[in-house]
Amino acid sequence: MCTTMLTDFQKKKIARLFQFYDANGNGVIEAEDIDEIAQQFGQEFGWAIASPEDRKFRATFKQFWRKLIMSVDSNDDQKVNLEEFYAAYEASLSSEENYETLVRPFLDNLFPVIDSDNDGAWSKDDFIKFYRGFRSSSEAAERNFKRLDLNSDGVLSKEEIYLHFHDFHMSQDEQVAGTVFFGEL
Ligand SMILES: [Ca+2]
Ligand SMILES: [Ca+2]
Ligand SMILES: [Ca+2]
Ligand SMILES: [Ca+2]
Repeated sequence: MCTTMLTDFQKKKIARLFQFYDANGNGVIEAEDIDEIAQQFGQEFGWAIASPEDRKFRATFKQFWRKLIMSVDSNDDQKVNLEEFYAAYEASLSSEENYETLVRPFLDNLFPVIDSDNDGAWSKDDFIKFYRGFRSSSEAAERNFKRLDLNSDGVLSKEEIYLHFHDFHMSQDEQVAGTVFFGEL
């Protein structure tokens, strides 16, 4: 396999991302977590079950889940532990090309569902709901929103979100704002 090892800094970030997916906090990502995340986001954003947003959100996460299971569930228990999760990201973050084909499509699906008024940017309110959707706090969202809003215009534009999402995964610079995309490490 042609993979590059994740740096310690990247591992810290991927461990943070693992918490995002492990909704019930039992140390493995499983099908129940994906349902729970969809439910929490639905509650925060006020999506009715089976509404277009709910469907799109669930489809995005289920697709992510299926790929994850196919690629790294080495002990075949339909659960992904942190070591397996690292292995998945070692492959997907080994080059910019892999990031583009394996990681970025998730944001292509996520961006429009969080952009609740469809104006091409995430408002502070959307960002707070996004954080609360994965069990983080409004306070953390407010704090990190300020850092991520690079031009201080009060919204996170598509360009800002794509840059931060990229840097969260790929950057080795601990100072870049994207480090806190999913909360402080
Ligand atoms: Ca879990
Ligand atoms: Ca497993
Ligand atoms: Ca918006
Ligand atoms: Ca901005």
